[in-house]
Amino acid sequence: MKSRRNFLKTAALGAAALSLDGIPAAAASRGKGRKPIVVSTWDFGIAANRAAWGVLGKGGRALDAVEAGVHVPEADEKNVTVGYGGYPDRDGRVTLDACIMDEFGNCGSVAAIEHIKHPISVARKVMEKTPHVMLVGDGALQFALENGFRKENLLTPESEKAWKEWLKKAEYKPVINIENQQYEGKGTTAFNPLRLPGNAWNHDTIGMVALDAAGNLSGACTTSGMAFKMHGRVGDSPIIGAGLYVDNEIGAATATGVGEEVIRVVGSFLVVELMRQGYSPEAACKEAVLRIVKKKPAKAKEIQIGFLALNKKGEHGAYCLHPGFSYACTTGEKEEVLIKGKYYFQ
Ligand code: SD4
Repeated sequence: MKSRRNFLKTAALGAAALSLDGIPAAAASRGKGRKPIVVSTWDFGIAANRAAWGVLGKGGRALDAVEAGVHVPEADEKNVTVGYGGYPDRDGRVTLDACIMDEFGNCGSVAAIEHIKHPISVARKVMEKTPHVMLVGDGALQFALENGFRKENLLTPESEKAWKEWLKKAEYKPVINIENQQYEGKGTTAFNPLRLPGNAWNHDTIGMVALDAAGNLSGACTTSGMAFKMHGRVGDSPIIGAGLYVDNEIGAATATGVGEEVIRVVGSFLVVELMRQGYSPEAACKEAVLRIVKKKPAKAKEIQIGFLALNKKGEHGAYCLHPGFSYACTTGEKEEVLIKGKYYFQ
């Protein structure tokens, strides 16, 4: 365990030292034309990728890999941002969003679903067993229960405590982005980009895209959404084209950060379409970030958004608004690296 940690640490340091166009040389060379490969958002993507590799490494299908991969943070109660243990909404209810997409353009999604630990698997069932793409709220829960999912309490004592803490200061009224607490709480009023909504202190999503040995792409995205959101709020993560998009001819992309701004530019679809036009994964992600900055320059200064993309050749890249976003890339059992996303605001 310790040596694995050291390896990661070294890999991350190496990434900083060998950075080539934002992509560490080692990761870039592995990424070029390399398959299978799996990439996913944030540091907790490393553990998720390992589970995905359990499928990809045996020649399995990317769809099965991404589902297995994102199960890890969904079930991890210490991860207060995805699935079980995720921070609740303003009413203290844990509501989850997830979607999945395969190499054939099939997709499934659930939004604002409660009481189900693995919303990604409900999304997959929606894709495979219904004529629909998306089920929400009670309907999604009803469908899950009918399909054998167990009803559980997802609010852990820790996340309930955090919510009650938040309630002490928060007025209960629909102020957009009241979750923007980045200047409070830690004894400082200094600007800290890590505390921007959607950044490391308040990131809520794992987006994972993979290319399997057969050369097929799939993706999954799952989240508890922005902490202390309004009840019923749905972000980008379960919206096909916004939080996730896969086109097996071209590539796949996923997004993290403040979903409202990602939805506005249909971010993941935009990234894939840019790759279709010949942009590299990183350049496509950058262009999508620039689109957000152009549309809402003032807003862009106050929030975090990151895009992550993988193309059909196994090349990968990311770009975000502010420092603090990283993604995990895995191309073998011990070949895993955390890569810092390049960012727009210096
Ligand atoms: C949402 N995009 O619900 C998600 C949250 C997230 O980093 O990714 N935060 O808007």
